[in-house]
Amino acid sequence: MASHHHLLFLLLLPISLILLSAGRRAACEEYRVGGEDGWINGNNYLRWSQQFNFSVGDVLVFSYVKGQHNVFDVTEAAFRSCNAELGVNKRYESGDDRVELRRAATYFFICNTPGHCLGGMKFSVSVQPAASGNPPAAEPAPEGNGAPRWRGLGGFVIVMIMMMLG
Ligand SMILES: *[C@@H]1O[C@H](CO)[C@@H](O)[C@H](O)[C@H]1NC(C)=O
Ligand SMILES: [Cu+2]
Repeated sequence: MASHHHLLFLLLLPISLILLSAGRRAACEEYRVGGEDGWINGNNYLRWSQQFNFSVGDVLVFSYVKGQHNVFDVTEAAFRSCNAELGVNKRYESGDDRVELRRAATYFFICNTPGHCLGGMKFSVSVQPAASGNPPAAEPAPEGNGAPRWRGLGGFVIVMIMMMLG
């Protein structure tokens, strides 16, 4: 029995250490759009987006009830008029959409549920080239906005190991 535990420990320890360090080193930030509220009708997403500086590799997470909203990555013309017919680059509608900002460009997002874009479910982000050399100026995310999930997983594995050994 004891030898089984030791074998498991030797297998799982490196894995958990890798997961832990991956969480710490995460260069790219994850932003939950709208903070705790998520992607809902009536929020001011212009104000939300202006709190941050986004750079290539960052990820926007749109969290909402599937079917009530969606996320359209649109052209500037479509954004300004809240009319998706003027140009859609990409559609997301899972309710938990992870949008990686891959290019140093301006992205335009709207909700295409009727009335929602005009009601404020729209914002644009100007994505800067990935920072090289100069570290990010500040932790951009308030509580819950940018926590890497891997770190929690690494901690979980370690707790599991300790329970098995104890
Ligand atoms: C964003 O970048 C500008 C210009 O470099 C800087 O003045 C501002 O403080 C930054 N904002 C945040 C939230 O980091
Ligand atoms: Cu909506």
